[in-house]
Amino acid sequence: MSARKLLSLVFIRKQQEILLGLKKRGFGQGKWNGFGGKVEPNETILQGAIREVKEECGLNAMDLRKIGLLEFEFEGDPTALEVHVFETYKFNGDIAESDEMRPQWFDLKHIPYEKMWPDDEIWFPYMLRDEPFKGYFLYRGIDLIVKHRLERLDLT
Ligand code: 6OG
Repeated sequence: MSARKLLSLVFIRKQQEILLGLKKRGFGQGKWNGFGGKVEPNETILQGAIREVKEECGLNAMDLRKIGLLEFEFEGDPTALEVHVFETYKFNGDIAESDEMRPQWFDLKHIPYEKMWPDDEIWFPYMLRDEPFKGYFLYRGIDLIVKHRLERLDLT
């Protein structure tokens, strides 16, 4: 039996910068990533995305735009992750470190790919070009991608 886990992943953007968080615990610990997590049964993906941003970095995210859909599988693990990726340039509030994440702005020219999930380096260019995308990644462990597909998508 295979199962799917529904997750959100949000990137807060400025013209030349992107807000990433250093994951302090749990899945992806020690990696920089966007903000997000498991969508709860009583909420939509979008509501979950907004909630996670607030919880993890203190900001109120508005006008989230769906930019990508990622599916991850890990060899030997029957649970696939379905990650809905959003971005926004509109937000308010003050950035605050949480138990889970340490937020920091990065210049788009200095994205710390070597300390991020290896898939990010493959699909970030789509997001940074504002091109919606859909990707599939099969991992061996948490550092090696053994198979992947990535395509441009026309999201409506
Ligand atoms: P919690 O388990 O903390 O949510 N996520 C990934 N993000 C990237 N860039 N690559 C991956 O490759 C990922 N797998 C999961 C989804 C985990 C957060 O991490 C994202 C969520 O935003 C395997 O609730």
